[in-house]
Amino acid sequence: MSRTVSLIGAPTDVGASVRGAGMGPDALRVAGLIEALRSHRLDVMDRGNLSGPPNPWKAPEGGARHLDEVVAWNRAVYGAVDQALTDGHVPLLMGGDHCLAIGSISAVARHCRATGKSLRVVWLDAHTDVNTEAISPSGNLHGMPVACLLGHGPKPLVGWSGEPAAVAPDQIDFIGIRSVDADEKQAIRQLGLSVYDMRHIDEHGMRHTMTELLADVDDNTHLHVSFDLDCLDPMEAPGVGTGVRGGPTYREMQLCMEMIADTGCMGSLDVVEINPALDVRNRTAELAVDFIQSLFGASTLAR
Ligand code: HAR
Ligand code: MN
Ligand code: MN
Ligand code: MN
Repeated sequence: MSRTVSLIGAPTDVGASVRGAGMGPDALRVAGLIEALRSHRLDVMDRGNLSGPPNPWKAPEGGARHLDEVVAWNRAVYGAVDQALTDGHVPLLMGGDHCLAIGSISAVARHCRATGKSLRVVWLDAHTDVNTEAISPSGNLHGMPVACLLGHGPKPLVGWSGEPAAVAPDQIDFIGIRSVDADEKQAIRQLGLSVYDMRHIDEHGMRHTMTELLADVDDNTHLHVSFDLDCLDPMEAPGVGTGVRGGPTYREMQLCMEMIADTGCMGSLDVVEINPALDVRNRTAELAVDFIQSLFGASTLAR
């Protein structure tokens, strides 16, 4: 696995209805992300911030808000992630809201197909993000990226990996889930998605949960981690637009990250939904930097 990390900033909140996630990339830089990664002997290339359309702040049309703008931002993300993978780097997408995972994971899926890797996505989130324009209660596209990746969202956001679906349901696992909309639940059942919700973590613990989730990861696996900061309990991470109480603690999330790192298979990462406008002294971005370090193999006693 490459040890050069390409940082890609995508400063937008077009997929959300709470403003502020567009400030996420700089919040991560201010929190010391680059220095932290370098302190663990990683090469870091900060590719700067992508550009795209401003947030037009309009009502949903046809069940989806800001579809054209979300397409434009994801196109830019797709291109940058594709380039990073071509360069042999680990792309680290700094969002921005979670709609950006469409471009990011589509590029990763195409790359995996081209290189014969088997892709597994770990979706760390309070939400499953598997709404479509037909069932979303909000029309916000950051609640739909998983549906799009599975081939079910608004047409202009589907099929980007070169196949009808970027990932199959058995390639994605969810951790930390505790907020699922009524019709979304049905979609999850129909698709057969594996959701390790908070009750599962309560009953089995993070260690057992991650052991189970990572059981069939092997040398040929490319693990993509899509980390929505609202996965954490809002007591730990207040700087998010759609916080839901009852999430994993700092220690539980650290263990989750460390167990992912132990596989040695993480090949790409999204860090999304940090909202500095709602944060307390950049705490959530600083927390994200802690977890990102763990994902890249930092631990208390190793080195
Ligand atoms: N399920 C809700 C909706 O679709 C909220 C989900 C979006 N919030 C996020 N994504 N931060 O995980 O509107
Ligand atoms: Mn999300
Ligand atoms: Mn979320
Ligand atoms: Mn179990």
